[in-house]
Amino acid sequence: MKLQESQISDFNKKGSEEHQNQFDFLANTLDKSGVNTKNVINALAKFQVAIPSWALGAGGTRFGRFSFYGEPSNLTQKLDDVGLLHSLTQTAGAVSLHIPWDIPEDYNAIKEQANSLNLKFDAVNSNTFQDQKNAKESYKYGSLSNTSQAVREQAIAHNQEVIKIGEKLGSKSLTVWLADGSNFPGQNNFQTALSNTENSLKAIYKTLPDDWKLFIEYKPYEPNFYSTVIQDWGTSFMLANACGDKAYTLVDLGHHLPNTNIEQIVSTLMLKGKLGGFHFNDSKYGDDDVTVGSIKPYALFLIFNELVYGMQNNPQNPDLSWMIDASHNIKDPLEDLIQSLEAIQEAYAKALLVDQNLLKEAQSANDVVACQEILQKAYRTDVRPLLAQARLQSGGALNPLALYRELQIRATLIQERGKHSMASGL
Ligand code: PSV
Ligand code: MN
Ligand code: MN
Repeated sequence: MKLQESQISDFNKKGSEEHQNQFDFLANTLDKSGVNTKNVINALAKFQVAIPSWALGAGGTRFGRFSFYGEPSNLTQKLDDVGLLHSLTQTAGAVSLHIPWDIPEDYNAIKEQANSLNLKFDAVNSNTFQDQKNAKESYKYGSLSNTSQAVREQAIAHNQEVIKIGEKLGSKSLTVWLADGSNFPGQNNFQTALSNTENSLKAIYKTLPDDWKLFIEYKPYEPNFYSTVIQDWGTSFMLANACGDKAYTLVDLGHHLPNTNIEQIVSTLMLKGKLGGFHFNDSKYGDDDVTVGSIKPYALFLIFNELVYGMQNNPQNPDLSWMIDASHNIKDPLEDLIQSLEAIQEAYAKALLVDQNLLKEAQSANDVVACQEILQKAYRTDVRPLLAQARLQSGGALNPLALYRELQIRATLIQERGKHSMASGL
């Protein structure tokens, strides 16, 4: 299913007057308070978030899976779904593939399709947390950290293969997330596991093309429940430094123990020029992977405040790779992703409204109350008309979720793909 431009413009015409009133009022107020509204809208329009191929189906939990059907069952259909999201929101201009789940059969056809949908290939993800059919070695006891050289070599070779696949598509980065760790005290020698991981990552890094980046994710626990080899940002940072200039830490919002100050981690990494990528989701307890902004929107805003500060003040840090890394249990995945994209843009817009000069002054004067007021003034602004204006300007829908429902997109996908069509590769 592909949306026609007229479907979007007809829908927008209906809401145009109401939107214009709301937008004019907000833009006037903001301009008067010293905000350059035009710049904010341009920044929002430029901000693109990659959709991971694995988020397009209902993932469920280890206890069960309740499908919405009409889910994509191959790479072509996955790209079509991201294309739909991008047409509606104009914010999802990239896709992140997971190998081997998404190996293209016909590279040219996939590239042409992505081109026609205005999609770029963001980071490619390797998978050494599952054993593949007919694999010689098993990752049951780890991959890049394994005590067996043969297993490590297989995992290294897989990552090198993923780079080659990414190169053929025009990707420029590899994301490595390892499930490696131990379930019981004494099971692993921590130092051996870490040294093996460092050496394996260096071997992968050696084959990284010059214009590529290596992103190293961390996560405190799960699937291993006693220790994880790359458990925190410090370990990832250390490994990235050991690999070299093209290696970076990737922050996934769900990969922290409760109440961790993620905004401070972001700030430290950007100061050191080592924040490479970002995975958005939200959580209450652990790596819950629920809709972005659904639980802790203020925390997301504070994180964005540091990201914006870093983007404006840390030229030593490269442009970031943004991706949604969420999973959908009881919501239509496409509706959930639309909500996540909106929450990301909302937090970004609010962070762009923070008066950084005033904040600096208040910080220098140790005016704690003023500091809080400055942040909360931006946070309390209803920025949704700015988001809608940015979408309108780029040819997206004033209200993507409402249009998705009005056009009955899920029902059409079910009709097209079959009544019981479920996502593959999850
Ligand atoms: C692990 O929890 C993770 O967040 C990593 O980013 C993986 O690449 C992704 O999930 C999908 O397996
Ligand atoms: Mn992730
Ligand atoms: Mn995760």
